[in-house]
Parts: sequence; structure tokens; C-alpha cells
Amino acid sequence: MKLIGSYTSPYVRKISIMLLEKGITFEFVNESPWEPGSHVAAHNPLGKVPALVTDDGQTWFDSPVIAQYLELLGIAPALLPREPQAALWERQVEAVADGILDAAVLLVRERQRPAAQQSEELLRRQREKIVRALDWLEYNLNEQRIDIDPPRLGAIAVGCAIGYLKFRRVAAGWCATRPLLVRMADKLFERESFARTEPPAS
Ligand SMILES: N[C@@H](CCC(=O)N[C@@H](CS)C(=O)NCC(=O)O)C(=O)O
Repeated sequence: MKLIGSYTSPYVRKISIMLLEKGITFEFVNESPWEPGSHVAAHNPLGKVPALVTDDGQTWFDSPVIAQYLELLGIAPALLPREPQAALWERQVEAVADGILDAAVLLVRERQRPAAQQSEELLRRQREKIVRALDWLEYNLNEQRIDIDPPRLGAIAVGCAIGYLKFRRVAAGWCATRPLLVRMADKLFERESFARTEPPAS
């Protein structure tokens, strides 16, 4: 199995962590979608990572789809509950975590533009999304609706989102008012799968 991705992509990290947690052997093919001459679009028409190429030549892309594919292999540990409604909830937690990433990635790219060209409106909207989503996670942790021990897909996605906020220094003060999220992230970062996929210092 080949995982096409970059070491700094949090969506790729989510899939790498799933593969590591399940003990699935894979080859990591380091491809930046932003490099001229990148081969990413040959695997995913959207030109985004991750993409997964299976040993029998199937290609899957968009991290939630890859996550579903990996679960369908039936390799323990299961990272989604068997019960359909519980599995849907897990996907919703994943969607919120991925949504934090979507907003953070937009924010980071906007901040890389010359200051005079940056849109204050865009930056504000993305920051608001991140704040609301972090609050939603803290609330649902308090309600004990998110499994941490052992983590399932939702928690893994949340860990990747928090890891990316730290890595790109987005929403720097997020931890001040969200103790449950801090504890959850600390616990996740102790896991070997998270340690082995930490983004390189840039
Ligand atoms: N919804 C996608 C998002 C993937 C994504 O945006 N990946 C970024 C890297 S962090 C990318 O490849 N961006 C290239 C582009 O937008 O052209 C997923 O979950 O796989």
C-alpha cells in the first residue's frame, strides 16, 4: 500500500496514524501538491494529498474516504464503532476536526500573502470557525461523548487538528480555556503513532 502525501499535511497525518495504529505496512511517497511538477494530480484529480494506492491498484482519496476504506479492511483495532449511529457520530467529530484544518490551512496560506493583499474578512471568518469548533469539542468532551482511551477516528482527527494549530501557531491561546482538550491532546501525543508522525520543524 502506498500513501501519497507530505510530512506537514495534517490530513495525511491522520491516515498515517490510522495505518500505524492498525499495524498496516505502507510505503510513504513524499509528494508536495504545491511543488511545480508534482505528481499528486495523477492520483487525485483535485490535486490534494493524501491519496492511497492499494496493492491491487485501486486509488482512494480525500482523507475521510481513505479512513472508511481502511476500516472496511476489518483490521483491528476498529477505529469506528460497529453501531451505525455511533459510527456516524464519530464521523461528525472527524468532520469538525477536519473543518478546523480547512480553516487553519486557509488562514496560513492567507498569512503567507503580502500584508497589503491579505483579506481581514477571510482571516476573521476562519478564526471564528476555529474558535467555535474548539468550543464544540470542549463541550462534547465534557459531555463524555468523545472516546479518548483508546482513541478512535474522531479523537485521532482532533489530535491532528490540535497538532497542526501548534505547528503553524494558529489560535495560539486555544488551550487557556479548554482544559479537557489540552488533556486529550497531551494523552494522544504520548502515543507512538503520533510521535512518529510529528511534522518536521520548518
Ligand atoms: N478534504 C481533503 C483535504 C486535503 C487537503 O486540503 N490537503 C492539502 C495539504 S494539507 C492539499 O493537498 N492542498 C493542495 C491544494 O489545495 O491544491 C482531505 O481530507 O483529504
